Amino acid sequence: MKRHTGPVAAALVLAACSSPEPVQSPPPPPPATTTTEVPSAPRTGQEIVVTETDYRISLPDGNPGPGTHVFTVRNQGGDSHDLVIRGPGVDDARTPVIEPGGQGSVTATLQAGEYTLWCSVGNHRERGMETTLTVG
Ligand SMILES: [Cu+2]
Repeated sequence: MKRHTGPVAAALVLAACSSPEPVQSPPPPPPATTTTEVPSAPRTGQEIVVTETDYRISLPDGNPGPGTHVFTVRNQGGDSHDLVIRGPGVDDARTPVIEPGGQGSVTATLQAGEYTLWCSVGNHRERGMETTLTVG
């Protein structure tokens, strides 16, 4: 009997041993320079002064950030007014009815989203005392 040993088996062993070096992955490319929009600084907790006249509600410029805000309402009209706030998480937060020349306040915790503000006295809302406030 003749045993078959020799070159073929040796070649297989060599091939198994010479496994290729692991390919080193190239370093990740530097992050692309994108122009990210910088949001305006949140104004959480700040007073939001609302001016009411006959028959209009004026809000300050800019959007408040989410958080708890105190709305200070100044009635500069000749009629009595109030302010009601409704939106995400706020269910008709309101000031008392404010006499002409008077001031009232209401605290509301706002979330990002849109709120409706109006005056609930008489038909003032229909006469124009309604506005929207965007938060975020
Ligand atoms: Cu009113």
